[in-house]
Amino acid sequence: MNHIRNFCIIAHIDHGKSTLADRMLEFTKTIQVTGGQMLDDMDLEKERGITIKSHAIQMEYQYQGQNYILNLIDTPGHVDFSYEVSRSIAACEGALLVVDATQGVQAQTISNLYMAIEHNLEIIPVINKVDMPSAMPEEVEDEIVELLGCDKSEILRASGKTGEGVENILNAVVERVPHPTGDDNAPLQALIFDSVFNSFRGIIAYFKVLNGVIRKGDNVKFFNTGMEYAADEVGVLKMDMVPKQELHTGEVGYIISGIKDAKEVKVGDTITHRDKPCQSAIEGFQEVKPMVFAGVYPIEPSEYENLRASLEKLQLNDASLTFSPESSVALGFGFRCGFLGLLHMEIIQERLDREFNMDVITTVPTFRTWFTTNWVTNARCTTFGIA
Ligand SMILES: Nc1nc2c(ncn2[C@@H]2O[C@H](COP(=O)(O)OP(=O)(O)OP(=O)(O)O)[C@@H](O)[C@H]2O)c(=O)[nH]1
Ligand SMILES: [Mg+2]
Repeated sequence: MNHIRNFCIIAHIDHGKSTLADRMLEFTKTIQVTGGQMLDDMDLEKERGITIKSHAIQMEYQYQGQNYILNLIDTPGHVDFSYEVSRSIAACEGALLVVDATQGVQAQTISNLYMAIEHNLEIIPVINKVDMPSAMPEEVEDEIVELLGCDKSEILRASGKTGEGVENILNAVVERVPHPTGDDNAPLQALIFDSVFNSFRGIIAYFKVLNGVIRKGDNVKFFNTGMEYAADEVGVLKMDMVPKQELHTGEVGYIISGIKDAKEVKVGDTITHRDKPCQSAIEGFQEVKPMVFAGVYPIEPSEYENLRASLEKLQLNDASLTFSPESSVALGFGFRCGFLGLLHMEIIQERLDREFNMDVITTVPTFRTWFTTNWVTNARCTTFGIA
């Protein structure tokens, strides 16, 4: 456990988190240098140049003659995906707070920082993009000192483009981020922070072990749903999934247990052993509060059940999506979906189309205003999604 560091990268949108993470993966030889964005592996992410999903990946790093395991989680910067950030933070002990040297501290820098501080993460401030001619590292340094109340000497400088400063960042992670704590001999308690549907292998849940050990073949129970499974495969997340015999306290990994029904896996649930369960579940995550609502209807009414199954699978991978059945005289049966923002809504529509081949009609969104709980409704109905 003393040689594990779990940390995430947080920042405002486009401040260079994923680029910097790619450089770290190259430096630690986790991936070969191939150019392009490695961590943003979804087509949609590549096309738009933004991160949509948090991405966990393990690196091995040698520092002062010792081998360390660094579990990194790259997070999205856009406010619509901030639920991804909040869940990633729960799996970490430290955070790199990246600030663009040309732009300085921005809204999401601050809100993501607060989330990290709330979870008692060790913050390592990093000024990125120092290679750019318009970089103002001194000014940004002052902003960070004001924000964090830290010493200037604690602020690192780096460039995701040239790779400058990447080694210093990795060293600082080892030196400053506390190792995970927990009891390897206690009953198993592992927090599910993400999941994904795989058409060949069923549902894969990503977790962090807070106490105890999980082994391949163990009989496990999901605390909140009460469902029991056999751990067919457990392992760690490198560029691909790497199977392991066991995962100990402090480690981050995945479990495949043949679950086919998306409703059985809840992000925030606790995995424990069937025969030697823990006393209580780990406190999960805050409920999401959708800000934008829209009806999503299948173009073919017969596709209604398929749409439900697709939304359930999508929800596994995007815990901030909410939906409930509704019907309309004009459009028939569909779902009222809640999103964190307009970009989120657009991305869900795209993912329904690309990943599940669902053609849908989306009604004009309604908004939850920040000031009141009233709805600003718009009764008009148009067809997004089918151009
Ligand atoms: N010149 C320069 N450009 C950089 C640097 N780091 C990132 N960029 C560029 O900045 C843009 C955004 O980089 P990303 O790594 O996608 O930013 P991000 O913070 O991951 O963005 P989100 O995940 O969407 O919030 C890309 O066009 C990068 O090529 C850097 O150090 N120097
Ligand atoms: Mg990114």
